[in-house]
Amino acid sequence: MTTYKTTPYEGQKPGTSGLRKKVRVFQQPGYAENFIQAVFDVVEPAPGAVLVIGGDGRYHNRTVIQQAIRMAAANGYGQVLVGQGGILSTPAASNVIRQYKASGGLILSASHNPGGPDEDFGIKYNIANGGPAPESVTDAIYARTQTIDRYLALDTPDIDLDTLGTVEVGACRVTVLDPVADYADLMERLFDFATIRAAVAGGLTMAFDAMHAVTGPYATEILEKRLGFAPGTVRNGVPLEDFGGHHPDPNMVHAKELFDLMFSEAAPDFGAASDGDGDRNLIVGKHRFVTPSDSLAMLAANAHLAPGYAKGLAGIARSMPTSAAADRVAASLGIPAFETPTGWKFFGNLLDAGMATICGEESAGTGSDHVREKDGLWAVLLWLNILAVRKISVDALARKHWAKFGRNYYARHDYEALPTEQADALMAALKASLGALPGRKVGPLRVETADSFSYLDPVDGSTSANQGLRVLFEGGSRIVFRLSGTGTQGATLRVYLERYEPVGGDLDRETPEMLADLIAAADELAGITRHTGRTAPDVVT
Ligand code: VG1
Ligand code: CO
Repeated sequence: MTTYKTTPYEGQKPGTSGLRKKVRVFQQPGYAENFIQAVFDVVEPAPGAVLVIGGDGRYHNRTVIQQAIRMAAANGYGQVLVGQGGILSTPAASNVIRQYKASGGLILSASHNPGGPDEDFGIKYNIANGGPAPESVTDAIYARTQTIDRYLALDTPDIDLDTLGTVEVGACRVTVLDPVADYADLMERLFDFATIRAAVAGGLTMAFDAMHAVTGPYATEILEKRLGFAPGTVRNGVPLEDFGGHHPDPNMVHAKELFDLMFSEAAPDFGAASDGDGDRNLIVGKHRFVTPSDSLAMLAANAHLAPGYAKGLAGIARSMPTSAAADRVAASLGIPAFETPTGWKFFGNLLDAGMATICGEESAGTGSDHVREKDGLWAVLLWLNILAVRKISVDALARKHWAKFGRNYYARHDYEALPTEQADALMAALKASLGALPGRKVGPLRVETADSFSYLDPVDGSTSANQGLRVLFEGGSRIVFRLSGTGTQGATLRVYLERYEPVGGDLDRETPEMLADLIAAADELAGITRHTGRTAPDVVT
């Protein structure tokens, strides 16, 4: 074992979902090693502990995995489980941690951010429950990166990541496992594959865009092999280190091809896509886009139709900026609804405590207590299970849902790569103005309340403050402002817009038209153009 001297790098602070930086930043000598050693120093693995390592296959994945294996062996881990080819989708990694009772895992991903030598990379640590480390752990890791002065690694050659089996690295057993099999089996236990297969045999068609990211092999195995969808159902199914030069972000902008298909005459019944690391989902029916917030609500309302959820849900949790559509479902089911800060790490306690069964975020993340990460293919399969049982189209299901619960028109406007000082100044000024907002008229809207969201975790009593600025209007409309915690360039301002139309109201209108007053109010309240010079968002989802 060799002890390598090192000095701290600034800024190794995990964001919403781990440490994300440009590849070139990660390529600095000792950069990844410092962070990984800081993780090991904080979690202090028991001798012989099991560590899971996997990533989304992006550029630099294999280099960091080989080094992480040498470091894990030097730090006393007894076994490392690594996906073949270095591949594990984020939900599959969560499952492997749980299934093999690992003490934790390193997930190498920058999710939906582009990949390649000039693009992004990331490292995230997940704890023994399979979920992202909570803030107490990520804060301790960050603190450790600021004092680190050495890292430990064995002086061993790279292992063969492409061949299944177990090799010894020092005293550590390193097992290369099939990244797909355990996950696909789990899906088969949760969902009624026979009923979905029958629907496929009866003519149900779909298109799944894997965006050249990690879900390709998973989707091919599950959708084409196990469920019988036609070959070619999975598009862009081969993971590439640069995702084919695209952003593996499943939204209307980056999954435009799928969108265009689903709104064309040639549309199949069902369309879906996932992101770089496989934890997000895009759901688009024939000529019907389903917002992620609506998808969460619709899945929750129908989950009992899948065998894994037949006994009903304990509760539903959503992140604060996610629309309140799911809350109405919870109310009608007579179960609790939870509102957490952005980021899956905040759902872990609720899931572990059995207080919530299904969770979701407006950013196309949905999942349940089957793992401790959001899970793109899980959401796709739950949709398919529901459609196969109810024998209706996505559009019909959405219309019936809105007729029963009302409709939360919703959009998110992102202003990307802003100078950090501008974004900070905007948020500071808005925050300072919140106290004076109640009662103020903004166009036709009147502010009811305004605050900075703070979360009190009902399980461990911890508090997370400053989780986004909320302006709530009379009648249930709402604007939320927050800065992204996953970007690698400047700051990204996210503006979340929501308007509720009750049962019997305008349920069949276009979203931009329904949100026009809120869009104007957002600029008036926050001075977006004044602070940033921007007159329109870069991305609308
Ligand atoms: C974004 C999303 C958030 C999600 C996070 C990680 O965070 O808004 O809902 O949990 O990404 O998802 P932010 O701080 O940029 O708004 V993933 O698929 O990037 O792991
Ligand atoms: Co992701």
